[in-house]
Amino acid sequence: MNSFRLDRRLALVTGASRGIGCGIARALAGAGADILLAARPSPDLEQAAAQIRALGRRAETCAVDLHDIEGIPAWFDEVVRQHGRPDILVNAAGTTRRAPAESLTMEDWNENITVNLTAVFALCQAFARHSIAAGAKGKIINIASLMVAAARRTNSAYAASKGGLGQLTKALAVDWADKGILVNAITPGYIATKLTEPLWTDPEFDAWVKKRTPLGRWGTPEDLGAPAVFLAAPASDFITGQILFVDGGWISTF
Ligand code: GCO
Repeated sequence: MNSFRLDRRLALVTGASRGIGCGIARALAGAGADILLAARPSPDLEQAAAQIRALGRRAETCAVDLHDIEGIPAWFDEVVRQHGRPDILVNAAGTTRRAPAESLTMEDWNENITVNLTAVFALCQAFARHSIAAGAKGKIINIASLMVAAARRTNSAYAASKGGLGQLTKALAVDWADKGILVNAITPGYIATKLTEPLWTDPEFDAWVKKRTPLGRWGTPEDLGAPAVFLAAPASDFITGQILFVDGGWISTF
């Protein structure tokens, strides 16, 4: 079972202050990893770090603004200088702007593309540059969405960003395979988080998700933890460029 352990590994997790990112950070820590929690400064971020420390692992909070694309390389350099070079990068930070395509503002379009796609590329690039310079292997896990494969009304920008993220995952996997950097994506189904709160608090939408999901329930951030540990651990050392649907069976049925 050592192939599922992450002892002596350092993981940088974006969006780690709550939701999916926090659930994955806790799971990686439970498998032995130390965690760099990257998000905007907030009480939630400090609380998430305290939860990791309570598991007996090192936890460092790294304030970041994923809108500042130009600033990401220097930010990453400083994180490495202060805390060490991560072996694992989890891009769990994400945002959404729901609106009919005809009324979506370009500001909202750009927000989705910037945070969900461009910032992820910049973070992956910074991670790879450090790993390559150190001659070290690495694992990248991108958190995508069912919308790598289908779209729901009022989600044009989000679907475009997550569709791009699915292809970016494959492109980086093939670019960096010979460098020992493995890149995969997890596509969550409908997970009960702050981002989906307007949906799971809507009785009609809640009933639809439970009916449409073969396993008959919303997922939780904890449901994504072990799959992330798998993709971060030696157990997945021959897996790269893959998109793992953790969706309760959603994508496999009409
Ligand atoms: C929506 C939801 C979805 C989920 C998730 C599903 O508006 O339908 O926000 O986008 O967040 O992406 O995989």
